[in-house]
Amino acid sequence: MNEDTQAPAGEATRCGFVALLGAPNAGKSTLTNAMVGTKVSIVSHKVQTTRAVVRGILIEGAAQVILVDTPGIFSPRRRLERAMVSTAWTSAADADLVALLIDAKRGIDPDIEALLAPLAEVRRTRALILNKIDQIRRDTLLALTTQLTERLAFDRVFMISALTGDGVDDLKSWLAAQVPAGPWLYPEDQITDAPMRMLAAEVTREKLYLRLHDELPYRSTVETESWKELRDGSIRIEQTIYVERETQRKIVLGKGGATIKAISTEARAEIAEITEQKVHLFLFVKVRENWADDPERYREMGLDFPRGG
Ligand SMILES: Nc1nc2c(ncn2[C@@H]2O[C@H](COP(=O)(O)OP(=O)(O)OP(=O)(O)O)[C@@H](O)[C@H]2O)c(=O)[nH]1
Ligand SMILES: [Mg+2]
Repeated sequence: MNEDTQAPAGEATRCGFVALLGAPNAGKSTLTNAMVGTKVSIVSHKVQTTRAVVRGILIEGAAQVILVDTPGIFSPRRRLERAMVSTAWTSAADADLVALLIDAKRGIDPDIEALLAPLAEVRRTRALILNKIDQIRRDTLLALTTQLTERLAFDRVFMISALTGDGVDDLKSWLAAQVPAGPWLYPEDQITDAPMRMLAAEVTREKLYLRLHDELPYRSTVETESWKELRDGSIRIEQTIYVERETQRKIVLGKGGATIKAISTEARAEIAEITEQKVHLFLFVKVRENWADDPERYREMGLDFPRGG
């Protein structure tokens, strides 16, 4: 162990992976960010925001907990959707612990139903986390807990609000106690394993999700093409937004370029905050009809490319 990965003196280190699973929009990324204490995973009010796993790393006492934020699980149709759902299940199989996150306000719906049976097959320490308790009455919450725990056995149940932070510290302590003994896998100050250029592309994608409506966010993807540190200490970043149609490109650009300008301004400010450097961001919108069937795009996203149409 080198000095960077040193736990507090005298304590035996622990380290492990916790997969956060749930339906789209349950709040997995919000919780990941809340536990890490910084934004490492993008969040939006829309479903299917997270596309590939994002690892958020936190230290609690002598434990290093690696939270694996996954894409929401639903019935996938398109190739990209199948890749997203498949990567979520793989993360569960690879983790030391699995936490099922439920939007308590939504309760048990077909998406949750479809999750419970395969989750029973994942033989790991299992936590149930009821999220968004800031939006729900206590009695409804208890009834929902009973319904869920009757269907599947959980080692612990937590009731939290990832948004307000209510209950998050308890969850953190418990997870820290559950991960197995072993050396830390990452330096103590590392909060994610995602490279900056990927995080920067995600930030821009989040702004697309917040600004664009209907199907458009799902028809687009963002990649960082170039990243140059300039002599004055600033960073010059070029990113491409891929869409499937010329009509979509026009919408992303907006009237007189207003939409792309707004997206760019918001993304630049946030990337500058993360990097703590001045950022020059250049966004290009390209039409690539079949990007969602192009293995290269999946590699960029960190997803396996599912074979077959
Ligand atoms: N009121 C309330 N809203 C929350 C809470 N946690 C998350 N949200 C909101 O729920 C929405 C979805 O949050 P995300 O963190 O993106 O959800 P996700 O599970 O990562 O979604 P996918 O990546 O699409 O699977 C956002 O609008 C969040 O602000 C919470 O505890 N209370
Ligand atoms: Mg997410």
